[in-house]
Amino acid sequence: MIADLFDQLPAPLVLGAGSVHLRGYALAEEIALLTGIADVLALAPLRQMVTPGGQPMSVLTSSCGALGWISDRRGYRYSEHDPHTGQPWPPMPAVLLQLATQAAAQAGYADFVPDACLINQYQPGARMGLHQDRDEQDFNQPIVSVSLGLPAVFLWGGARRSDKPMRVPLQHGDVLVWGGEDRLRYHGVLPVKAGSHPLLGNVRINLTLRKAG
Ligand code: MD6
Ligand code: FE
Repeated sequence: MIADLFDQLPAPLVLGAGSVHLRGYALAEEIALLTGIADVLALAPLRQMVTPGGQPMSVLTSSCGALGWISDRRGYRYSEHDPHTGQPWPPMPAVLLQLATQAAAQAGYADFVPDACLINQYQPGARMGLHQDRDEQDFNQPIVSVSLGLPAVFLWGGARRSDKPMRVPLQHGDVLVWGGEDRLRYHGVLPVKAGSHPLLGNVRINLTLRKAG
């Protein structure tokens, strides 16, 4: 039974006053999640975005939900349309929405209803430099992040870019929920090591769900 799977999950790890690491939280829905993401990517393909400074990002990116996060020479922002297709972003798979709402509630954020899910695919060597997530309207809303595929080392920094980050190992199925006083902490991902995941092969996928608008 699914309920038994939840019973066997390791205890949540507290990362900060507003943040928890729910190890294995997404495992019970891994197939439904991956199917849902595959459907999204068939309509809104992964693509390489450039930073406002003109640097190509090492991750490949797409989105689903009412709003999608984009980056180009004009800046970072949310958009109702996929610039690649000119179409609205594909809807957020119901299983993903439900997982995010449940994980947020478990972390103390009741009634989280995300309107944006950013999909980042990391091939071996891809990384994410230290950054803050600050393109959303309301920093009182938490962020839920789901890791799938190859493991990665997450850098969990502080309020200043220069604060030395903690290293948090993230595995397939792990979920991070963060908000409150941690909402604007710097964070990033070390270069992903090559490997082979039974379901995803040689990639890591990270889903970040936000209430952006
Ligand atoms: C990643 N995650 O795990 C990158 N941002 O690949 C993020 O940048 C992130 O996990 C905000 C909140 C949670 C996250
Ligand atoms: Fe981020």
